[in-house]
Amino acid sequence: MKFLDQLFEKKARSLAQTSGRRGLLKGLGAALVGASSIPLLPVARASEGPSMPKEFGDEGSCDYWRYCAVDGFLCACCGGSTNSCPPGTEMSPITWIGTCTNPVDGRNYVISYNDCCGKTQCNSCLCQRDEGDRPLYRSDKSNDVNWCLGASSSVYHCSTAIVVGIAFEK
Ligand code: ABN
Repeated sequence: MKFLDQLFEKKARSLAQTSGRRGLLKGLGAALVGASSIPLLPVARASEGPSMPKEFGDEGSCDYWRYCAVDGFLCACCGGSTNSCPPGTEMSPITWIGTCTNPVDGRNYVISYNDCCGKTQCNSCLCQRDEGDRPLYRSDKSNDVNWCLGASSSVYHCSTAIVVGIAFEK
């Protein structure tokens, strides 16, 4: 009988140690000590977005650095901005991409010239700089395309010039 008592006592103690409060605290302590020994890893903060370049110039002038490959009316003169469409228009989901040098830092940036659609053409600040443009028969390399054909209205109003990232150095 003494043997059975001892066996049950041992089992009960081991059960209390692994599944009781003490066991839980022991596990928690081990996890905390373990976690503190893991080095801090870099975290990608998607909400912060790509870092924006320092810029200088007049968004309403065709000479502005972002417009190096544009062909169209500047939305900055039509009630919008380089990054946004004028009220009542919709941004085209497909676009022409150029690479322009920012004179402030001398770096090359990828610029997306999304058209704004849904109102008749703005007719202000026509800007045609065409850097990297190829004839229309090379449709993949031509900026002379109405990107509103991919929007819900195909009526072209103006063009934006959005910085989407830093280009690879040549
Ligand atoms: N992407 C500007 C544009 C719009 C309509 C026609 C030609 C070019």
